[in-house]
Amino acid sequence: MCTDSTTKCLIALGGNTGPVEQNFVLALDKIADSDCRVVTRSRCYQSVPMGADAGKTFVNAAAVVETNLSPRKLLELLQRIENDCGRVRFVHWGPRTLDLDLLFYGQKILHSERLTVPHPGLWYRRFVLEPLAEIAPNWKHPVLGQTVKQLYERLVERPLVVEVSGTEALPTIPDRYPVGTVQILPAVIEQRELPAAQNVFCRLQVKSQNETAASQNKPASVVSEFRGFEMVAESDNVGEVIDAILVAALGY
Ligand code: A4P
Ligand code: MG
Repeated sequence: MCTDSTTKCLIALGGNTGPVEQNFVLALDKIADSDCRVVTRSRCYQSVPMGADAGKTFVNAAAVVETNLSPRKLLELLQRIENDCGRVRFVHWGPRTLDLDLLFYGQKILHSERLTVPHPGLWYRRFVLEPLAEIAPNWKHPVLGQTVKQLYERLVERPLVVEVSGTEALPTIPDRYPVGTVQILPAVIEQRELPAAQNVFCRLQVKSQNETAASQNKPASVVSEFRGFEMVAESDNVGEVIDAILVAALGY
């Protein structure tokens, strides 16, 4: 049941072990039983796993939910449902029976140790934006100022330009991406003029381990702050971060 003043939220569903699609149905039923109304849900999409240890093909979906719950209470509900569906956390970005991420809570912007809203990874992930574009194309990202549809359309530009700062040696693009799909540029080029058509998809700032530990207190592969279309990587794992961005954005 859901009454009084409610907030419209978007939730991402994902999983790649066990009966994932059944888990989605179960999860949405449980959400509907807990001070929330499930307004609509997307169909299920298969997606290439992002992350070296992520396991086999994922199924992803999204739902619009109206709720009386606070963001914190909603996150707790989602985590309880993940656990009820047998979610075990072995490795970060590891295989999972059910992952429920809070993408948007109305137009609220929140950043705490336990909850960042809008979800910091949503803008570069095809497996999030594709189901979202089906059910909420006009939803505006309160930080980036673009709609879900506009964010989804950024993924089809070629080449996808990743601009790298903070390092002399530019990372190399993994061989499996066909020529012309991706371009890695040093950030200094920004000061000269890039041809108009050359939109930068992502700015990647490379930091030393000490710098990231001091500034974020988190592993660099976790994007912990919003600064537009930006990511931070440690010099040690910059290749891994670029690969995760590309897999997630290109979908292969
Ligand atoms: N947390 C902070 N903000 C949020 C939020 N907006 N929604 C915190 C949900 N959780 C949020 O999450 C780690 C912590 O994030 C939580 O304790 C919560 O307080 P977790 O679910 O325990 O661990 P995780 O999911 O492994 O980590 P993370 O960083 O949330 O990963 P993502 O972003 O969920 O990505 N490949 C495909 N194709 N499809 C996928 O769905 N998913 C992931 C996980 C990796 N690869 C994938 C997919
Ligand atoms: Mg998660």
